[in-house]
Amino acid sequence: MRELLEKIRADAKAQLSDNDADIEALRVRYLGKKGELTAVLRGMGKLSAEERPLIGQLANEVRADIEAAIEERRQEMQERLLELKLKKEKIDVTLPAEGELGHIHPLTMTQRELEDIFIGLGFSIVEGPEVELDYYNFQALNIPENHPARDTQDTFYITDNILLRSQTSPVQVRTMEKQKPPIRIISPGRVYRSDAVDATHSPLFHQLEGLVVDKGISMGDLKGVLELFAKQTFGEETRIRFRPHHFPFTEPSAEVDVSCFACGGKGCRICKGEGWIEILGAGMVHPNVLRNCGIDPDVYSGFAFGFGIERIAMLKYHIDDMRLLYENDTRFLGEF
Ligand code: 2NL
Repeated sequence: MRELLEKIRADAKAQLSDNDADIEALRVRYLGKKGELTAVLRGMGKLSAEERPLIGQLANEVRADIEAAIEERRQEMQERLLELKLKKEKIDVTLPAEGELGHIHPLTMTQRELEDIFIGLGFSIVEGPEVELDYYNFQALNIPENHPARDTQDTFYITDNILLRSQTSPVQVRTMEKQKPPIRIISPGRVYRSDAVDATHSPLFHQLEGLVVDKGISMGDLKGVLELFAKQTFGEETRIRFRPHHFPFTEPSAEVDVSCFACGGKGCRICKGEGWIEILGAGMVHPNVLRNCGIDPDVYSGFAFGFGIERIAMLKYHIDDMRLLYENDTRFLGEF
């Protein structure tokens, strides 16, 4: 019987193959309920009382040995399989992409260039919700109840007092509420107005507003900042011009033009013969707005300005139809 057990041990180990099904068949053949080892154990009744425990111990050893060999082989195979899979599925992420390469969208490029200019002037970038309370979009900004901008024809209302922001000024209001002067921030982002789509209008566009509040801030500071911005955006020779205007949230208010970067001010097709191109609105923050935000207008003053990012992108890149910026036509985007 001893020889028989040793033969089972040797045979089973010799027959171990590299095939899952064969390994399972081998396990059943030797270790299964009707297997060869089980058959030997059944025959132990014929043994003498001295021999029985010795053979029993050997049979258990042989079983454990075969089980261990099977387990080891299965594990080896699993490791080999994983290795193969890893080799086959290896990708080199540093290889260049196949086909057409993508790049940053011209509108995003423009926004980032503008952000960089203001970061260079010491401004921080702040963001805020696009779904806003009427309070932050209008009331806090000194925009009266009957102002046309508040009309449902012009602004997307969600409820009576919740709307899609029509400017990024609410971000500045929220900052003034939270933060003591000095404040030097810009708020770029999406804004919404109920306009029909044409070459110069879209119900969703992008605005960049700026705000500075501190002791002793004057119109001179506003002119200086806007002049640096204009020169960096449109070229060193660029001059700016202020025209009186009215905004409810600034006093005094102005519309600001830049000298035409195409003709230098002589008048051409780009500036429609004017020599000047209207680019932004600006002014000194209205004392009511400062007060609404918990800032004492007798101690602090500030300036603010705002412009459309699309308009700057269109001027910079000679884009004559705003819709091109939203349609993701690769014939257009591929030009950049
Ligand atoms: C425009 C140009 C402007 C502002 C935005 C502003 C923000 C605060 C206080 C005062 Cl928190 N002003 N922003 C100022 C002037 C112009 O945007 O054409 N808007 C209709």
